[in-house]
Amino acid sequence: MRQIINLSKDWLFKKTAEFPAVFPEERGQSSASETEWEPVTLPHTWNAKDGQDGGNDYYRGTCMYTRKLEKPEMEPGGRAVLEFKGAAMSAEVMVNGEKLARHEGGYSTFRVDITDALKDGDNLICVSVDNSANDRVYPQKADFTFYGGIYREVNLILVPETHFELIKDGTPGIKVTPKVTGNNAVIEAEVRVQGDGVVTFTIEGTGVKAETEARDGYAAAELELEDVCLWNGKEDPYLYTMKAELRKETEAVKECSADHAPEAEAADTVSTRFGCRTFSFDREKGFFLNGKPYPLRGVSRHQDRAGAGNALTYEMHREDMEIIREIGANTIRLAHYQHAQEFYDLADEYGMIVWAEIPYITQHMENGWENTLSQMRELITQCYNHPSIVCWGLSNEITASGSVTEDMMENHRLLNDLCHRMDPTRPTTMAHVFMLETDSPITEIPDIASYNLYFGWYLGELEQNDKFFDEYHEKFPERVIGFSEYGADANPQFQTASPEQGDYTEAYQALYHEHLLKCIDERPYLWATHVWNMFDFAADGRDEGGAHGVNQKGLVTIDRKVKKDAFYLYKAAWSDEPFVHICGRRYRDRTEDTTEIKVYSNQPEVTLLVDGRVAGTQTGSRIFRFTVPLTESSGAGTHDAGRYIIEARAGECTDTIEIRKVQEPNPDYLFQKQEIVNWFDKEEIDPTCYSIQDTMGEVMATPQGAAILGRMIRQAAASRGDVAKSTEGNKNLEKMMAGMKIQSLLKQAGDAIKPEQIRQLNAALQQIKK
Ligand code: ADA
Repeated sequence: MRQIINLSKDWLFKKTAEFPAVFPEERGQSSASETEWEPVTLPHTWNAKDGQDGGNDYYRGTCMYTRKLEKPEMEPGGRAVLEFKGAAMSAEVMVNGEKLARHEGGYSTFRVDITDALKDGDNLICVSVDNSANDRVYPQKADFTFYGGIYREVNLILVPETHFELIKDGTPGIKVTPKVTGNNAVIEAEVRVQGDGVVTFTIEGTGVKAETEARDGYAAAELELEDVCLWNGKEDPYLYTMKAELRKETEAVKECSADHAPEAEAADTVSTRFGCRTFSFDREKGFFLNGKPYPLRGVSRHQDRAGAGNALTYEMHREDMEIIREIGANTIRLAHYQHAQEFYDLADEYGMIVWAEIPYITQHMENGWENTLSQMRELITQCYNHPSIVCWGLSNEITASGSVTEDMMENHRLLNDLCHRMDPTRPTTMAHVFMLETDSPITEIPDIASYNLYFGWYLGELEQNDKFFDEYHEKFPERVIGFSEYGADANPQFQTASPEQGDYTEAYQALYHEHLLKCIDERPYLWATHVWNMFDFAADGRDEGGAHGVNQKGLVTIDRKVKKDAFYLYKAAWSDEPFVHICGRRYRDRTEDTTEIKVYSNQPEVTLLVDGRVAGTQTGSRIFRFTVPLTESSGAGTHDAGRYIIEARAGECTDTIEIRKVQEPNPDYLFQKQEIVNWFDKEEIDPTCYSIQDTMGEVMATPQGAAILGRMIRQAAASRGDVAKSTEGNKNLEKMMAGMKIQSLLKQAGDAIKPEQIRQLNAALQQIKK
């Protein structure tokens, strides 16, 4: 029988590309030169610290892991296979000095047959793992840290001579395709086999079985389930288990007639859970699950977290799933790569609908074709049986740093064909960058479309999100369109009573999402919407919003400790679990004489109490706004004057915060950049002449204005390198920018344009009469 032995312990680690000839002794027991080997337990990444602290300077190179392995007891003819569930980004496996395998792609499982390299007694296992830059293996350019390491489990799997396939593309050994018709389902089960034998398929707990002989290493059967229990999303994610047993036909068995044949002993067994469901995509009504409308509203997830990087425990995966369940989402985009099998399992168990994808992202590489195809082959092979998955994502913002080329198109066509060949049951999709022209031929490759839009954050006004989809839907009524990313950064330290785009405050993030939630509600045709992101995540190249190395678009911080206010907005919209939440709990010191207390709740009525006295009751939906006068001298019911206890009650639920009326703004609440960028808000402007308060389009329409702005754009482009190159001549982008005020474009350019340049630009525009 198959044995699985966990090999998490007893590894030594060193930042070196050299394979050791003998097992290095552990630190503390050895000479100085050997002390650089560090004992580690898997999962492990060497970028847990430097990949999260900013500066884009985390270690990207080759590192070595080594371990002793005593030759296990094996049946004659049996095989010993090492299983790696994730080694990032490329790995080479060597046993006793013999190089046995190389794997490229940091997010999928791969297995290596080490049998023939094993000797009696101790064996030297060495794994070199490499996350250095190259032009073949994705990802190379993206907004997240490419942690290096053996960051998921390693197992030794022992199988008898006759066994289910386990090497090819990291296959789980069994493939299950349920086809539901009416109350019944036909379940197709397939296995690949090394050796000959008879395969028995059993759907556990149902008595449904089928037996078939493996021919040319393949066996398949169709099993019928009557009155099938559907896998029905969050409501009832019913899972079945399909077990396959492989029996080797012995001579004795072969000689007996079928009726009298003694049961041959099972040589190998594999099993997988599966779910029976139908789903479809409607260009007007969105997603359907089991024939009923099931609007997909949820979040994206990056896997990493503070301190651990991507080296996660099962408990961490579980906690992430619990937080996503708490917000009430019914879909997760597992971005931008293959996640741990444990997480897809959790999605199956809790009825989450999943978008799965490979890290073909930001920049197309002409040498990367094979790697996109192998990562997709592995993703589909390894994840095929998960009922939670409903689509395969071919790429993400692949046109962000270059225009659409024939090479890129062909790579996408090949990927698309591969997905269709391997899995005719699920459609393909792509997450397009906002500036990709909607009629670009690349948008026609995948089965269903999706766009990432950040209007109201990086660029443009909030309403441009609404407009974009309205225009798209009208122009392409036959296309299924989704909203694959939207979000705004917030550092919960930054607080304000007057939130503004680009200020990194918790309050602006909440306002942004209030708009976006409404935008989505009004467009039921969107097949899925995914907030970017559920959790803050490491992007070592970022240094902004008061944080180093972190993308702060999460609704929850990277340590999973702070749920930002916007989290509760979605909870109010999506969750049935009664709750009430007062926003601005971290905005404690307030200077305003009248402050707004905003409450999010999924209850129909909220009462606000200030220092124990009812200040008002409101009925409504999700968002409840109250105004509360503040003075420094009052604040009854508390010890200090100026302190207020604010309580919200909704049904049985309550939430309480404390605020304080103060004279001077708390300097910790303000992101400094805001001060610098906003100077021009106070400038005196002559309205009869052009200024930075006019839109780009209005100013460009005048010859002098076009000359001034043209110069500025050329200068900016020269300093923006590849980003500028990729946006050159982009009609879609030009159209979007034409509708924006120059002032807001400048704000979004951030530090790239200095206050003095803005002053000069405004002075020049003020010379042009309207
Ligand atoms: C892109 C990209 C994401 C994400 C986002 C952002 O849209 O797809 O990886 O990082 O930008 O936050 O800017």
